[in-house]
Amino acid sequence: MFTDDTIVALATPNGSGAISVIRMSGSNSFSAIDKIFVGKKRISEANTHTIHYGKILDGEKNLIDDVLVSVFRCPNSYTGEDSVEISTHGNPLISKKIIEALTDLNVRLAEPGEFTKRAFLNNKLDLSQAEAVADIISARTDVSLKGARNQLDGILSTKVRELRDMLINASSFVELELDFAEENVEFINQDQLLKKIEIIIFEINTLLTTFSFGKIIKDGINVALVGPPNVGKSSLLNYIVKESRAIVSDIPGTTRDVIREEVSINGILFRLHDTAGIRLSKDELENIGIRRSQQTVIDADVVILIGDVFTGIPLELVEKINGLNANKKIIRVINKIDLESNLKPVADIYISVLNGVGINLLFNKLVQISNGSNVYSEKSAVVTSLRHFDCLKNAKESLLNGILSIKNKISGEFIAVDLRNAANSLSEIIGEVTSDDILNNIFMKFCIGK
Ligand SMILES: Nc1nc2c(ncn2[C@@H]2O[C@H](COP(=O)(O)OP(=O)(O)OP(=O)(O)O)[C@@H](O)[C@H]2O)c(=O)[nH]1
Ligand SMILES: [Mg+2]
Repeated sequence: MFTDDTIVALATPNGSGAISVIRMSGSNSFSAIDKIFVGKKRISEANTHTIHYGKILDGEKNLIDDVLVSVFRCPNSYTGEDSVEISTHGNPLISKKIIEALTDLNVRLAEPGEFTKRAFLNNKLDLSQAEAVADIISARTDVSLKGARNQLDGILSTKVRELRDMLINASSFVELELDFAEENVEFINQDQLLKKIEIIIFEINTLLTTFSFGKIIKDGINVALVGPPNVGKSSLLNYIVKESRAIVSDIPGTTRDVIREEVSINGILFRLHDTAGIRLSKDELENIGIRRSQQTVIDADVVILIGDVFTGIPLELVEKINGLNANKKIIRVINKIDLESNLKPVADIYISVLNGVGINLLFNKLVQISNGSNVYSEKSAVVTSLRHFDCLKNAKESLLNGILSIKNKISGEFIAVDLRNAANSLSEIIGEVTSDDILNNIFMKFCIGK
């Protein structure tokens, strides 16, 4: 699985900036950089964690740039291998030339995530921590950053390892008993064994329930703004994102395309989708818009169903949304409460976008509905990845099988297999049991240079 070649990639975004950083890792890193770097000292003779000023020359000895080279010696580097980081002036032409000069010297371009993959293969990180590195880079709100940080700090790994060790301990008793089957000795009685397994299932269940919030931490929440025409859906979107993003007019049927904007409320990412007002229309374009509104509702986690003080919240819309997906969370909102009307519509929240009344209540409701008001403890393990969730589910299933086998007095061999399977599913989370496919799938999603 492990390759010993030396890899190089641009580690900063490809564009102009104050500096760019090129990263190289592998056993030839120092000899390669020494062939193009001229400084006071050869890098192969430099101490680890030191920085060296000098010039980088191309094959014809022309100056490419003056640079700083940081030296990290095996095993004290991100990857665990000899590595260097070259800081250059932040011009993509410069980094391209330096990378070309290095790839002429038996160094190859890194694949996406290959530095982190090497860190994993060299036991610098376990698999769930390596996955957290990608999450840290892509986190766009405080809460998602904290969630990823929590995982990188190994809080989930520690919990999973603890459960896996409990399981291995339980299964070793069962296996021991099998070894001594002839002598008919009992190393653990069935009640004790059942109790141990039940405790582990309880803990796994606790982890599984964190996923609904964990998914939100990581991916945010899709919110659809839906309602009759002209009630102020686009006005609300504009108000929330504090800019004139969607066209607002007093002509019903203004919005046609779905308009997406992101906003962070209490550190949680909400992806708002403004949609075409839903009504029977003879206008073909508007009808396309209405069909798109329906698709948006299908994809949404939360629907803000808006009416105004004249339309109320039409019952047929509520039914339509429930028909599209029964599990939707719906917040019923009445807008334009600054205007007089004889109708007294029933809703969860009453607002006036015009003068900003009630919007905070709507925010509170959004946060509450998305479980974000849960006190999020940075010290507790939260499952944010579908892969981890599936592994935990598989582990639980194997344990339930195990319990069934015990209760039905089925031979210990089968119980041992169930317990082993459960332990393997847990080990998959931290990468102690993995296949190349799983690894490729995970690291493929990283950026090059990470
Ligand atoms: N008085 C009052 N008028 C509002 C309020 N919110 C929006 N409006 C007005 O209502 C009209 C319709 O607003 P839009 O935001 O375009 O409504 P919409 O629901 O997006 O309409 P469609 O895209 O046509 O479905 C505009 O003239 C807004 O200025 C409010 O709170 N009070
Ligand atoms: Mg609109």
